Parts: sequence; C-alpha cells; structure tokens
Amino acid sequence: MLREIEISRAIIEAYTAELLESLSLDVAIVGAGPSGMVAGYYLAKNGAKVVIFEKKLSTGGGIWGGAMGFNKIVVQEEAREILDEFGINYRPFKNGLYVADAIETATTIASRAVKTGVRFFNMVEVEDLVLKENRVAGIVINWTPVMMTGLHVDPLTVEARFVVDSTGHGAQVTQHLVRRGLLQVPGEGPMWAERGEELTVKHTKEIFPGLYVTGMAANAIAGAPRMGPIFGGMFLSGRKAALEILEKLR
Ligand code: 48F
Repeated sequence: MLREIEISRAIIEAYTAELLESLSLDVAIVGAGPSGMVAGYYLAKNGAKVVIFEKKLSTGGGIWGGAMGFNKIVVQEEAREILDEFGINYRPFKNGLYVADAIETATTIASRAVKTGVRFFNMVEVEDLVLKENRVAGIVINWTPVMMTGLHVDPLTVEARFVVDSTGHGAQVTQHLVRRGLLQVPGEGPMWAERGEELTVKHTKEIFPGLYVTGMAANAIAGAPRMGPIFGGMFLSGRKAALEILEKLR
C-alpha cells in the first residue's frame, strides 16, 4: 500500500538530515549563478565541505536567458578549459570566441557540481551574516517566501569558515556589511565587456575577513564594468575563489 505519509516521511527525513549536516561548513556559497557553482565545484572536487544557498527555485542565475532570451552564451579562449572540465559542448565563432548553449551550460554545471559533492539548498535566502570579532563566521538564512511576504519569522544560522558572495549584480551578501558601515560598494559600472571580464577575475578576493566575492558581485564591489553575456570571467572568477580558499583551508 502506498501511504502518502511515507512519501512525506522520506522527504522530511532526507532533507532534515542534509540540513543538519550543513550547519557547520568549510564554505557557504550564496548564489547558484555561474561563478558560485563553478567555485562550489572546484571546492568540492578538492575535498571541501561546501553548500550553495540559492534564493530562487532554479540554479543557474543569469545563464538561462543568454542575451535577451537568445539562449546562447559566449566564452573566450582563456576560459575554454573550464567548458572542457565540465564537458560542455561549444563551437568556435571567431577571434578566440566560442558559443555554448545556455541550457546545456546551466544544467551541466549544476549536475556536475552536485555529483562532485556540492549540496544545494534552493528557495533559501541569505538574509544576513554572522560577524564575530571582525570576521564573517557564517550566514543567516530564511525561506524565500518568508522574505517575499515580509512575515515576521526568525531565521536559522549556518557557520562557515568562509562565506562567498556570488549573488551577482547586487552583491547582496556584502550589502549587509555596507549597511553597517563596514564596507563601501560603488556598484557595477556601465558596459565594457573586455575590461569587465578582466576585472571580475582581478577583483575576486577576500574583501573582508572570512568573506570572498565572485562574479558580478566582484565588479559591483570594485565599481568595475558589466560585460553582458560573455561568461568566461564568471567561470574563471569562481575557480580563482575556490583555489584561494582551498589554500586557506589547509
Ligand atoms: O547573477 P548570477 O548569475 O551571478 P554571477 O555568478 O553571474 C553573472 C552572470 O549570470 C551575468 C553576467 C554575465 O557575465 O553578467 O549576469 O555573478 O547569479 C546570482 C544568484 O544569486 C542568487 C540569485 O537568485 C542568482 O541565482 N541570490 C541573490 N541574492 C541572494 C541569492 C540571496 N540573498 N540569497 C540566496 N541567493
């Protein structure tokens, strides 16, 4: 006999077991866009205990829509090896540019990340940081619908040796330090693809003790340009953050 409550029990037991295991992490990544997922993949591949918290239902951030809904993305030569690492197909365009399918990219990175050991919690919004003795020590989480409806419900907390702000253009996690006067974020600059791509990698770093920043959030923090639907910088930024954090975890 198929009992409905056994289905419920299976889900509740599996989910809560994973949530309990995730209360203390090496790395909590906020945002399942390209930079956050690539960072998670390289961290997990090298043995770190890493979880990605994503406020939306779906992982993939800005990958899905390509450019204006034309669901293709562009990657430059420097980042081609990351497409190869994930096994994503691409075709050469010209001048060292390659075109990949947005749907294949979003699904493949997420799938490879999960299979490599990254745990994802979707529909969970990071609403604040834990800050102790001038170091970021974890994140404060709540259900996205709670945040959307503004219900007065207290959050839960996860501790992490490093937190990564991979929340994209708004640098949402870092904003919690900005509103306390601990950091300043000028916001991203207008479009300049080449410069934006360079700077997103350059500004991928630990911007506050315990807090790394990747992808468009790195550009927002540095006042660096946006770059549109070219994704090499996002991938390289994620990998750079992962490799630096791995060094510090040793
Ligand atoms: O914006 P997003 O894709 O971040 P990214 O890795 O990549 C940027 C590119 O997609 C694109 C670009 C091209 O090169 O410029 O825009 O920098 O993904 C950010 C993810 O973070 C989630 C958000 O829903 C999205 O999936 N997010 C944002 N704020 C929070 C969050 C939050 N407070 N808690 C949890 N998730």
